[in-house]
Amino acid sequence: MAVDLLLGLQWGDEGKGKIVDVLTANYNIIARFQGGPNAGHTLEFDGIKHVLRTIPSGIFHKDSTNVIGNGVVIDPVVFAKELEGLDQFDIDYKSKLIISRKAHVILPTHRLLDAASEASKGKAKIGSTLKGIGPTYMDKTGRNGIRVGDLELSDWKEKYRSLANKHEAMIEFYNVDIQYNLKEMEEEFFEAVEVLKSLQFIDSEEYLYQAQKSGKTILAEGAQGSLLDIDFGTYPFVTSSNTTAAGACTGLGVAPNQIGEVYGIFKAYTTRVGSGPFPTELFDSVGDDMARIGHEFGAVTGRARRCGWLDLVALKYACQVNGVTKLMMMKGDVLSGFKTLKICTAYKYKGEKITHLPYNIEPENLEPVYSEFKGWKEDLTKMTDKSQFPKELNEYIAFLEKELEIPIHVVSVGPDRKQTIFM
Ligand code: 2SA
Ligand code: MG
Repeated sequence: MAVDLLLGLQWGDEGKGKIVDVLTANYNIIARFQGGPNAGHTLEFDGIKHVLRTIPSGIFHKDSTNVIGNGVVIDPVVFAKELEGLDQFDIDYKSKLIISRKAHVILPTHRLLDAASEASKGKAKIGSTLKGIGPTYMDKTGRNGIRVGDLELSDWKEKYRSLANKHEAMIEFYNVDIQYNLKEMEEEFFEAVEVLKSLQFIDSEEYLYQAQKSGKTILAEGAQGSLLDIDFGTYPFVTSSNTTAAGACTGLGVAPNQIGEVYGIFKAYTTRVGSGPFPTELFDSVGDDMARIGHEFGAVTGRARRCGWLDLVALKYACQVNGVTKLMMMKGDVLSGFKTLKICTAYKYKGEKITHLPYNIEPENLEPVYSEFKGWKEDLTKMTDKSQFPKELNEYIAFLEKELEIPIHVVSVGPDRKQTIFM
């Protein structure tokens, strides 16, 4: 059986958590392959809202196994709290949740380094979620990191100490004013490590290979979005992992020729949280309306998300890099009542019209070129079938399918599991 992928095509917050939860019924295994507690995957059902950080979004389904892959970075403290939040749901996570020994561990000092690095950048800061993601991946590629599998070894605390000492010296070097009590942070950390150690650690690439061979179905769940990819995103305003399809191969140990469907999720408009270029960003009441109606606040940090029109140039690029086979359009319901809708179909870049992402997307050199569409008034949130869709929404969808040359497979009309329309 092939491994299917589900990825965000914009700057994150496309609604991946909701869709994975909906799709889980069709899969035996859900596997996260990159990122860490910077993610906030929101799921809603039975009137309750859940935000998952490191745990895959299949956890609420009785029969699914959830794998945290080698490409993920895990903060035991956040992870232990996440587990606590699941306690009320009677989830047997000791059998349903398994963790790659090769995943890297976020240390308290990684979080501090993240804060120090951001503080040192002043206005040029990345807008990191301050979860220690960047510094942990730096230690991974620098070959200094501590892996989940190390926690099973007797000498891991010595390795911890020497790395933490080095981090403290680095924090001092930054010479910025951040307040912290490392001793308290470490107490919390060592306690949480014990919680983490109560779960099953596995060699996840071997596990997934055998699962695949025995005919089990696997869905790989991406975090953040393609435009935050460390290689293909709007560098340096990106996260520190490969959020695109290739990241699923390296983050799980799945061979490229084993990938099946690539589901690409996008919002009917665009949002971005944190710093960095955003060509179609709106600074007027239209943008404010999107933010208000769409409840556009970070699931992790609570930060207000920046809002703007759909950027088809960027979306095409993301489809290309990921090899998207099926699209899923989220939050079309938020656009109900907007008189005119705009889609950016090209950029005017240094006086020339271009239809690709330039190396530098500096706002001063770039102006979006828009196509306009008539909006719809109908409330989509109660709709249960595409036959109920207003004509204008069908036109919006048809335009995107024609331009992207990929079918839109799902249209989501609200946050609940049930508000999902298969086309
Ligand atoms: P980091 O923390 O080092 O990965 O931050 C680097 C950039 O990546 C962005 N980023 C995100 N953007 C959107 N959603 C994310 N997850 C949370 C959510 C975010 C939140 O799902 O709502 O609650 O604010 C996410 N994670 C990282 C980040 O804003 C930086 O621009
Ligand atoms: Mg999110």
